Amino acid sequence: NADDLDHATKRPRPELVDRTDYSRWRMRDDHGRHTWQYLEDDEAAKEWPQTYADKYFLGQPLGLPDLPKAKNPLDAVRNGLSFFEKLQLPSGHWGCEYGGPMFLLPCVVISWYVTKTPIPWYYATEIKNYLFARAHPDDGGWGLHIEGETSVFGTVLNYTVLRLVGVDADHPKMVKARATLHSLGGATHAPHWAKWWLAVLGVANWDIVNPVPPELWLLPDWIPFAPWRWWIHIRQVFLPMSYLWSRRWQAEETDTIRSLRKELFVEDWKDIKWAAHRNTIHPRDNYHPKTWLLNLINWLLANIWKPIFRVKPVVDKAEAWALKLIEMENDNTDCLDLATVSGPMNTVCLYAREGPDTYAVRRHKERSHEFLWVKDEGLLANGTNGVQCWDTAFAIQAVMDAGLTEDPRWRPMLLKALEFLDDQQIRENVKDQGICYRQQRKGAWAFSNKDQGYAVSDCVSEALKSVIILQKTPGFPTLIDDQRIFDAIDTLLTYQNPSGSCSSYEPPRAGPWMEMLNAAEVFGRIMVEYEYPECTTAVVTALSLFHKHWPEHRAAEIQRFVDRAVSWIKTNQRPHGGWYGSWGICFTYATMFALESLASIGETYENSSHARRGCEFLLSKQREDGGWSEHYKACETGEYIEHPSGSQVVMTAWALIALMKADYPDPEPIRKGIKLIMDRQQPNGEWLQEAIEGVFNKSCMISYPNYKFTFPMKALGMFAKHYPDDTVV
Ligand code: LAN
Repeated sequence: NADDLDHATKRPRPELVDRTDYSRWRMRDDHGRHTWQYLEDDEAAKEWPQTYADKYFLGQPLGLPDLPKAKNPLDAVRNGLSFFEKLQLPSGHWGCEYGGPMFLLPCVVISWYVTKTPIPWYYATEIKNYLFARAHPDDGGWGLHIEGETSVFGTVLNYTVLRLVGVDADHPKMVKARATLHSLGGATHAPHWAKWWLAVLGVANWDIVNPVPPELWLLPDWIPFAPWRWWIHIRQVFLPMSYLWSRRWQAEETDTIRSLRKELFVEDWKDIKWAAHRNTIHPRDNYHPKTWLLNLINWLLANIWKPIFRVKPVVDKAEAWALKLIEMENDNTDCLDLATVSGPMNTVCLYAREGPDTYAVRRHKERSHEFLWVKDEGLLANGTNGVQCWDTAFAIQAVMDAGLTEDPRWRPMLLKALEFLDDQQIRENVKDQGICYRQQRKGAWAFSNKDQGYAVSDCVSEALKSVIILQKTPGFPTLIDDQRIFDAIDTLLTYQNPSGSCSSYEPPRAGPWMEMLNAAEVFGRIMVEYEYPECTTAVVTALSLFHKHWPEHRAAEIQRFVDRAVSWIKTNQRPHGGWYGSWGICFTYATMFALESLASIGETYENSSHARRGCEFLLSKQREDGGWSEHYKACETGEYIEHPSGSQVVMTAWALIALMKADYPDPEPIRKGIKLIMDRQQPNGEWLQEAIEGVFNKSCMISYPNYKFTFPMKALGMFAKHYPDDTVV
């Protein structure tokens, strides 16, 4: 029987069950590496009971008692902490689902399928459940992200995933999704990345994929558009894409693949004019249409260069160098890779070159599990291998802002968090830093963990602040000595851009004009690093805090860095008074950071026109009930847009923090917002999930579930410090 389900699932078809037994899932935290285990064996399940964190992630009842009702904001922080404390994982950090984007699970599942990796029945089952739960209720399709409208990108890829994990094509939900896909034009109307995956899978012909020449990697470094200058995520995706495009590599044909050729297209597969559809795309997916320049380049590459001038020795050299770069990434991340797109793509490249049995392929497959998460709706893929260092830093700061770091009640929790950050500091630069185009990272922290090991300016900063705060609190040990703190500072100081601002992983290596070459269609602001008020503020506040405690170390440079950074923040303010956010939604998020930057040099509502305009902008958006509620569309359009479902706790906390940082003199609006946050707190101390909080590349939203704890607690704590006598209730 040529039915590929055997190799995909190692189980006959009917074993794709309704639902797994949720009492059998456990999250294993191995020094900040997350993997979900399904304990089929009763004995094993008994020996390893579910923790509160497991149950919480899985949406199971925790059975926690009601806490005494908060009589003031500080009580509310304490109640919040006593809940949040239960979610701390054994290694000392806070983890969570990090979903939102709907193109990540397809990367993982297609990479498993084409590398003939067995997909256990409990994974397959929960992948099916997640995708069914997230199908758009009206049309049965999927969008770019969980809150987005149905697109070809989301629908073609997630439909494919469902088929690969064993769902029947005639399942009613599949029939509905397929009808929607066809009404949008079918797979020929998909954006570049989807066409690339379908070509790898052998469902589409490679001619439908716009050129991704690995030869670009051979360009000398001085060339203004050489790939080493691109934003790290796009160049790490371009790398494996270019290798497989060059080889026109395709998976072994299976029944499901043959069937998908019929299901995904409106046209008869044999008659499709592949090359003619390279630029076909549904308007809904075409968020960032390709420029005339890129279209011209693509045409020349496809019609002149490839057939006439593309020569074997150069192709070989380019492919070899691309693989070498992938190997360096293997070494630097122990085969984890930067994130959930490049990781699965690299896995396929290594498999295509070396077959199934090399160490690198096996290790990639093992590590792919670290991108997965199980929740009440099923199994999904996270945007990175977690949010470990980032959320842990904010948790510590929330306690600090409430003035509770010295309270012995929270010491064990905080000590564990400090131990985690100690363990996760990156101690060395990567090998061959210059050759693989990496940024200095010694002394840094990554967003997730040190295995991933990519320093980000604000992740280093938030972690460093948290370490300094705790280590300077009586009763906490000095786990990270001065030299290691200096290492972090030395690395941070490499992050300033000529304008004074900071970017994310690296200072920009080319200008925004590079967006002219953005081929991804579904994302904006992806080709290079930009300047971010969020990252800039984090670095400013970290350097300032450091300078307070070590006034001698590189003092003049720090002073100059901070001055220039805050001046840049001022120039980045929009005429309406707000700042545009790139990593959280949207003006509310970035305005919080910008006002914090201003406050760090003593500029507040009373003495700074920038701070005043920032406050007035936020106040003009406060709702009747005291809350704020910006909608994700603001990230796409660049205009503040209200969320139709009303005030959001996280958004409200951001706005309140901003106003308090700026020392806004009238407590009334702040009080109203604080009351809203307190009213939304549940009797057990938690807050419930509301609308999605984060964003990247303008168009794709991503969840930050721990923000509903850390930011409300920070806002409440700051209020309690600012207005110690105001009980609010
Ligand atoms: C992240 C997550 C964290 C985020 C902050 C630290 C919050 C930000 O201040 C700086 C940028 C950073 C590190 C960031 C960059 C882009 C990421 C890695 C993500 C949003 C998580 C997922 C996303 C990544 C690009 C997803 C894969 C998609 C591609 C387009 C390659």
